Amino acid sequence: MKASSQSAVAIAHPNIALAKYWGKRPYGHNLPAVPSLSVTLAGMATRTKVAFDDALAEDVFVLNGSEARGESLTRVSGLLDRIRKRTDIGTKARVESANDFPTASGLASSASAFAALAVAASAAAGLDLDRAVLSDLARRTSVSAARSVLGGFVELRAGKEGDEDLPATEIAAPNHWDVAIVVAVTREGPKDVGSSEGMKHTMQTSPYTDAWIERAPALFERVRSGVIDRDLSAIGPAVEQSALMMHAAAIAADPGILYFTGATVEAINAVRKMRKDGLEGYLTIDAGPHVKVLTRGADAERVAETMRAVPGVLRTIVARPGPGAHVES
Ligand code: 2P0
Repeated sequence: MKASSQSAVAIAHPNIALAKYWGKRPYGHNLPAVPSLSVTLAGMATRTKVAFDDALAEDVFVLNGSEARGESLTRVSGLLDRIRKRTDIGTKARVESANDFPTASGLASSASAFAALAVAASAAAGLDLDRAVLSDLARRTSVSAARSVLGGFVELRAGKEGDEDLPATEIAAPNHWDVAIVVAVTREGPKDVGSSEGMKHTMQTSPYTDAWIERAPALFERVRSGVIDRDLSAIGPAVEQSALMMHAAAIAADPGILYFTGATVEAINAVRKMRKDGLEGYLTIDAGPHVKVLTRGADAERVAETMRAVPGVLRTIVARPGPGAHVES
């Protein structure tokens, strides 16, 4: 295949896990130790262009207008290498990626970034890969990115010994259930301990690691049934426990990893008070201080208003289920 000027653009959206992934298997290639279930979000996107170019001596990665090197370039090149291996393309690529949502918004940009990269790079290489192969390609670079390849409600099973391929699958389309995720942003500012590093440290040093790995699958199954049945009251307690158990394992590491700020705790208490007052919503928290509330679509604005009144909450973002990654037409 001639690769002088092959390019493609892809769009992908962030996702929020309702049943959390935290920890990798000690074997295999980037296999998650627990199953996870997420909702892909509309309204926010990563747009990535990949151009294979004979004139390049090395891969180039431009993120939000600035050239990136080091670990992020290594991860991008690793995914490109896997695409190159499937073709006879030996040329390097220029990758330009931009997010239309702020990096400190509490929405993981690596999930949408690597999902968009997998889709754009394979299209630029002239490959017509199905969703499962694209999801597996993204998963090898970042586990949560496997889920952003798919739209709506998405599951990713835990890896097991001998697994080669492990793609995420869509369990329900975006319009299956009218829910919203209200993000209560509690800090604009520097990044926390990165997820890959934080989960590795948790797995290696937390006395709660075994309990987390043992209990996470049952929580995942409860979340999965609740999504299929569109039952907010059934899913909610499992969503909250999944997030808090993940954080409890991280907090118990040596030294402990605490992603919460004071505003995070205020927001947790506010969600619980809100429920007592009759407005139903359940919280989840990722590797950062922001609190995200799962609620009915019709209640989203009232929940956002409630969260904005919490001391330390700076602003809110309301997101709804959205599509998987796709080539820009
Ligand atoms: C999740 N997180 O399920 C969990 C909950 C953060 C907290 O997946 O090492 O960037 O690239 O596989 O996918 C973020 O971790 O980690 C994440 P790697 P990733 O959404």
